[in-house]
Amino acid sequence: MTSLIPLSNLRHFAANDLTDEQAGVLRDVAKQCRLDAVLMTGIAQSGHVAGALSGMDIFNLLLAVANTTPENCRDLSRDKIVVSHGHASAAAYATLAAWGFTRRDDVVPNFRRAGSPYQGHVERTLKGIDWGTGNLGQGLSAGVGFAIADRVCGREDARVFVVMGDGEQPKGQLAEARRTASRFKLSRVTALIDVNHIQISGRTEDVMPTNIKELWEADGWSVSVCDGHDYRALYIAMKKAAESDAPTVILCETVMGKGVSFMEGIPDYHGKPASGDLLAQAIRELGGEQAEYELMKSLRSGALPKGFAPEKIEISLDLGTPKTYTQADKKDARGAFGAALADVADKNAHLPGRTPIIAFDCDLAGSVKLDIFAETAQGRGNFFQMGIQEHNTATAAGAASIAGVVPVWADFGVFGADEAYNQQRLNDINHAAVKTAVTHVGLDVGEDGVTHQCIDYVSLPNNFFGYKAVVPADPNQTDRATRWMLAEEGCVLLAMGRGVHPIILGADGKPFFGGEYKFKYGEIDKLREGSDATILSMGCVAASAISAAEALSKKGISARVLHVSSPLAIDREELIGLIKGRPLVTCEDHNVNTGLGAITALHIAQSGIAVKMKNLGVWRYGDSGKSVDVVAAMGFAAEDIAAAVESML
Ligand SMILES: Cc1ncc(C[n+]2csc(CCOP(=O)(O)OP(=O)(O)O)c2C)c(N)n1
Repeated sequence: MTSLIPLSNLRHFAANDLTDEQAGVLRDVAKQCRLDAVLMTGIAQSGHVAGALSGMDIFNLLLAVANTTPENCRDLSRDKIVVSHGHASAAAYATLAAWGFTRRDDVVPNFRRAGSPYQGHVERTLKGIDWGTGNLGQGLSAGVGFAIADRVCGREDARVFVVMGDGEQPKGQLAEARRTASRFKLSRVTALIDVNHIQISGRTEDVMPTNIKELWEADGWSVSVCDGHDYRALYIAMKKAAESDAPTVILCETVMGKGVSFMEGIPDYHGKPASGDLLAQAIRELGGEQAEYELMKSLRSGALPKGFAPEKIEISLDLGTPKTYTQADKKDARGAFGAALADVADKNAHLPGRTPIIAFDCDLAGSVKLDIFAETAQGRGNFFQMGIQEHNTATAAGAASIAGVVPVWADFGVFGADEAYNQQRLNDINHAAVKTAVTHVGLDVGEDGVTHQCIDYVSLPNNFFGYKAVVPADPNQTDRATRWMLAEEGCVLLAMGRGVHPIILGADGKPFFGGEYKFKYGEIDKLREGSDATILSMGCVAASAISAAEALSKKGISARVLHVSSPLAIDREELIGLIKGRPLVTCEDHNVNTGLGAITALHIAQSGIAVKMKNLGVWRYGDSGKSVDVVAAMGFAAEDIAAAVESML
């Protein structure tokens, strides 16, 4: 094993230059790492080996200069490294092993083995991997999110490095991230592109000609070009970037497959490992021995190595005193969200040790009510106008959420949930904790019509295994759900409509969700008792459900009215206890095939009981017009709910 001691003064660019001896040590380490990449992909017979070989020197030097060590990887003031082209995992793992973040004897035999932390694309199951990637084009946004969190938290010395492929450069989200880094002068971000000129389908210049240098320059980045295998040149470029007052990108010219003669400069080995005689040749060329390969291979059936548990996100916030609205306030749910957010932000602004709240807006602050936060003491510094760049915003908020702040992103549902679906999925995979407040969901969007009708704000997060979704019934429940969400672990989607709906009152005539009511995730709200039928509602449709029950009662029909604000966390036993033995009508301002009705049907089927059921909701693309008319045309107004109940009795 090569000693890394001669390299110690490179950390945080303490040395002005690299000595010949240091360059030699780095080359030795890289040779070992290249061998390990060939071994691990050879043993797994899977993986992207040639790109790992081209980028190896970049990864290796990065671990020498960044303030990222096996010891400080839970410390938020460390430098963060994002591997944007997550398929270069073999390079990341080999260098992390060389630098002591993980064990070579674990990674080489267990690369891409089911259950091991050495997943196909980099994940946070490993020390030194700060953001899991694989969907190309998202890494720079994660870097932006980290840099924003570092700035808000006053971590002056922390830097962010983003390593990328040249094949991912045409991706649109990258342009969003570049502009954001420039706009907020995130000079602590350094991007390193492995320009090996090759991607899956051939030469990058042929696949999709992209003026990489000009694009980064046009977006305000400082750009330098260097030989990505020349350690001195790389070190000087990286040091200069670290000292620059603009975000800097280094185009590292490299050779695909570097170090293995038959892989150099050809696309074949982009996503294919060497095998047979060629694998043996590659091992020889990199100074390895066949016997070691056989030994490592035999270890693949052994016990699985353990992964790393990323730092737990601790949120410290005083959630303040909930506000109770009455009908006279004429409040919409989004207004209650904005006010509650601003209230908590204000309350905690000057208290020591409190987690900073930051907000991301995509040009809709007035509509999504982030403008209230922006005017608070905390909001004045922590409000980030991201422009119409939802993909970038979703990822940046995700990364920021694991770096010591509570990021709230508010947007229309079609943009925050639908437009950024894949970014939100990656947030969930990364165990992020973004609070996405989506407004204008459902037909409640009104005149904006079909393109703006987000009718899958429950079904989309239902595809993710960690996401929570909350659909409050009225401004009072929204106020309390907002406060709860801010201190809650994991990603939460808070879905609200646009209109002013009635304040939900209890049978006693008082605001049901006012006063001492506490929001509890998963709880079913029992709005009215009844014995002949059950109406199960979600979100703003709760008011129509109550109106329906009142109309039915005039006809001598007694309907129980329930409200589900947490459709992804319904307690099945409780639900079944509440609905069994009577006809059931579900009603929701959501796609009826994939929302509350469908979730309820699954619970009923899996519990083995029979319930006569009708599901009301959005069953076709809706119209553009007053939401009350659009809802009536769709068939889930109060009269429709009452008629559905009657039809089953
Ligand atoms: C969004 C997205 N589209 C497609 C892919 C599939 N894919 C994996 S690697 C790759 C080529 C990447 O080329 P480059 O960034 O140059 O990496 P290198 O060739 O250097 O390994 C593609 C298209 C992906 N991972 N993500």
